[in-house]
Amino acid sequence: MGKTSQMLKILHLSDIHLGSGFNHGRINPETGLNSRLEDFLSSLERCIDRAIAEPVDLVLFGGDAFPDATPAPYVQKAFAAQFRRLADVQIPTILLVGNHDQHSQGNGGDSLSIYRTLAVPGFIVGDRIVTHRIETTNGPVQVLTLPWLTRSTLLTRSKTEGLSMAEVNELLTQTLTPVLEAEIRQLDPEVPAILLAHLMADRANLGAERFLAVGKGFTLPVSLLIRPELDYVALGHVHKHQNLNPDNNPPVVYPGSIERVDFSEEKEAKGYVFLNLAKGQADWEFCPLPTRSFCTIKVDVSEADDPQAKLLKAIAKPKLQDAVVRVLYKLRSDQIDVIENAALHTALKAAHSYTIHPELVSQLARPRVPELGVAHGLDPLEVLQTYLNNHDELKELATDMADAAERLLAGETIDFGLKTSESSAQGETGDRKQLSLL
Ligand SMILES: [Mn+2]
Repeated sequence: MGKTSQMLKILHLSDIHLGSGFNHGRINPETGLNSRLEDFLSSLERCIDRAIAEPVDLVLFGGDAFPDATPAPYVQKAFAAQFRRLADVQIPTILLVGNHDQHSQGNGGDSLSIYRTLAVPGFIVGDRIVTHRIETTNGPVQVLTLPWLTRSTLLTRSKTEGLSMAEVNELLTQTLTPVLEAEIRQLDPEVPAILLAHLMADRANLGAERFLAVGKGFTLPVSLLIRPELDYVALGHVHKHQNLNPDNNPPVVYPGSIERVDFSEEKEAKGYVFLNLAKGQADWEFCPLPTRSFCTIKVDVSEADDPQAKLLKAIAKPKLQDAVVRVLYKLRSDQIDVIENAALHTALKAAHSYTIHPELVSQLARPRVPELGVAHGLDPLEVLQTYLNNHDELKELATDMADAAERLLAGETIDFGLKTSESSAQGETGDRKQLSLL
């Protein structure tokens, strides 16, 4: 428990991504702005409103302000107008640099550095691994900032040349460990300490970020973050809210994004974290924001006698009022003419925006091979043989395919001549890579 030091009130938000998801919005004729920009802004505004109403002693932003490092001026201005409200009432604020904020892998600056350049009072830009000691109205707090790391942040090119992604990841973890250790050791044990980091932790349950940062990501072990010297670990990057350390010693929390960036976040609650902090004590709470709902309608009408009716029925089911809607439906090519698109548009009128995605069921995938009725047992080799017999274009390959299938089913490993670099040197897992399919 904390000594006599006062409780600090802290607001932790992350992954604002202001300017994202415009394809899910429409132009507001009154403002000329995309409605999704307005949605994201209203979420951000609610966060700032809360910070000011309390007022909090500190605001932590976990990174990813915009979709990229060069947002349009009007988007940047809208972001600045909100954060400026914190500066106006002298609430200390740390803006951490996330992967989407960095320009060309960190070598070209970042979208947030302007706040340091302009010396906005009380604002700190977290673009380095360093500990900041902040004197708030209710006492001091230490915040160790760990921005998004790229291979060039900690490693020289010569060190990583020729290494696989996994090996670079390992090397990065090894290099980071003593750097973090050095920072943690010099923390004042009497003062509440926070780690503010933009990273992918290995326990994280991924949301949209998986798609937004394809292949660029490093993963750090969560054990690196669970340290008794820290009272709270404030994360950014993963869009799904979660606490990676349910023991709460310390809490390791992603607040998640403040609005839905895309449909992968359809089912996730969006919000921010409100925290009461003292040395050795962190009481935190996830505060949901009233965001616009997303709704996927998925229906297969390919077997329906009246595909149009079935489709309309599916659309009528959920509450579509003001939601971002997508309709995914399957139909046969010979049903295309019976679908009346005008009626679909009418049925979807209440939605804020919607898209309709018809998908033709593949005739190939429909086993209309008479020999393969349900009465037959499904011996895989027999099925394959029947399939091959019905496909003249595979005649030349048929014998080889049947042969390979038989060997695979017998548990043999087949070398198809695909190159799997030095797999023999990697023992058990390496051998497996020789494509044992089943
Ligand atoms: Mn990120």
